[in-house]
Amino acid sequence: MKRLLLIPLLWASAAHGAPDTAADYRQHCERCHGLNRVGATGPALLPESLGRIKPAQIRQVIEQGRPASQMDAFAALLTAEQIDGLVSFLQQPPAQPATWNAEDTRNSHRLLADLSQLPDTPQHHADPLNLFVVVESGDHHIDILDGDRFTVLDRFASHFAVHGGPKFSPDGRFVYFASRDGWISLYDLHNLKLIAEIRVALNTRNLAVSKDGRWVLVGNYLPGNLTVLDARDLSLVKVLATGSRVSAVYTAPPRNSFIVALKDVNEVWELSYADPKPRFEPRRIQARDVLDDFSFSPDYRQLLATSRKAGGGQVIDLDSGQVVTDIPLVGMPHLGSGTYWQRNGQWVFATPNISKGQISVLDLKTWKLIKQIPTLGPGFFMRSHINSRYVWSDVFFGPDNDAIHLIDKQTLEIAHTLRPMPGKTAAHVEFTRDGRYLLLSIWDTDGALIVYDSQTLQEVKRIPMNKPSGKYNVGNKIEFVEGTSH
Ligand code: DHE
Repeated sequence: MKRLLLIPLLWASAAHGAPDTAADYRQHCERCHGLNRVGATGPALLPESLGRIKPAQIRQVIEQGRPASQMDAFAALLTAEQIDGLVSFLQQPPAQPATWNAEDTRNSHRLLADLSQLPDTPQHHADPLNLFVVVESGDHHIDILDGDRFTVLDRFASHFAVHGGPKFSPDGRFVYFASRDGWISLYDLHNLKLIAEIRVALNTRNLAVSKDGRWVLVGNYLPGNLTVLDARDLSLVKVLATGSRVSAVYTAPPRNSFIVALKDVNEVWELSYADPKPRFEPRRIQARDVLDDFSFSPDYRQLLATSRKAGGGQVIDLDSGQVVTDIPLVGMPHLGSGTYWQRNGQWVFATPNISKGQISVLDLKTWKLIKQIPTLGPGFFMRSHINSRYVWSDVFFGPDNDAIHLIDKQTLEIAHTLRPMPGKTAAHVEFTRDGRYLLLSIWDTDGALIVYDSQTLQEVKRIPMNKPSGKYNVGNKIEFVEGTSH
């Protein structure tokens, strides 16, 4: 029916010469992608949302649609010229700047289940602290996995492009997701049910949950601000203007505070939630450079942040508020994905590098570089567990992206290089709570989660999945254990 109606319109458009792209957007795209491209049932189509997608990919999606989604193929409905017009139109900011305010946020809030009517004990037979939450990025779904039997307990559609680590309530019952489109979702792992959702921005970075489980803080790019939500139902508590895009937010449990990295000003913010009624007023710490990416020291006293000006990293002491030292690191270290462990009684920290095939290992006391480990290519994620002899580090970019290096935590040598599915990207690892097994993603449309025995390195199970990206073990996350992301 839709096609028949469109034929005369297509003819009319062609007959009048150059396409009217804004009209094409209104006619074909607006119903799903929203007025002014801010998103509706489909994702937002703003430059901030599409920045990571190449024009050829945008064209392919318009022409061929997206399988297993509501995105139709338009190759038969639009001329090549009209599609070209749309591809460049979508990469430009809208004529009227897209906006999102507190009222929009409040209006988007939806309660999807009545928590007071749900049992407060697990309604499944799996160990609630050994569940895994898996993001299947290929078709925007979330899987909940039993971490003992490696079976899927639930699978549900997420908002478009869930990114960053989902975060958990301190008891491990609730998990919070952020999508790049600004949607925050709350899911009950005891009842395997979505509880609430709210849209806080047009483009979001990530979220953090306070140690006491009362607050969710979300860091946003568009508009550049912070949103505080009530963790019980995601209702809006406060919006804080930052005057900058927010690179990332994290909770610092021993400090009873959130730490915020800003992308456009040289500042780190600390927001205390120690008070029973926190005001979320920022303590501003002057940094030497803007912060794209950072990791904490094991005691959460210092943070190690990427600094292009320092040619690598800057170490900031959160107590004194001073920059302690610069760390010269070549290429683009991905400090947020780094990990630490004990070696000869000392804490060491290792970071992958997203522009060079190397891993840098630093002494966390002196901040001196201990070793540069050459790898088969730039990497994205590193992971370990206190019971694992190795750190698993992927080779995300380049011809060897199907390889994963196992680095011996004591000798700092690459002990093994695995190629789990030759030709397909192998990336991102998470261990079971006891560290006996680990799950690795084969980041491909015909991908899989591969379960390995962490001692024998034998494959135990392969679960087919559509581009599985990150996976998160409840116990490891709520205990903030060594080796995993925080
Ligand atoms: Fe991520 C985590 C930033 C691109 C997959 N990524 C994070 C976090 C930050 C970040 C700040 C920490 C969030 C947290 O833990 O709450 N990511 C960035 C970027 O700045 C970058 C380079 C560019 C961008 O456009 O955002 C970027 N990230 C990507 C990707 O292209 C990846 C590979 C695919 C995707 O989903 O977009 C990707 N990022 C991830 C994953 C995590 C993540 C899987 C969670 C890691 C973890 O183990 O906790």
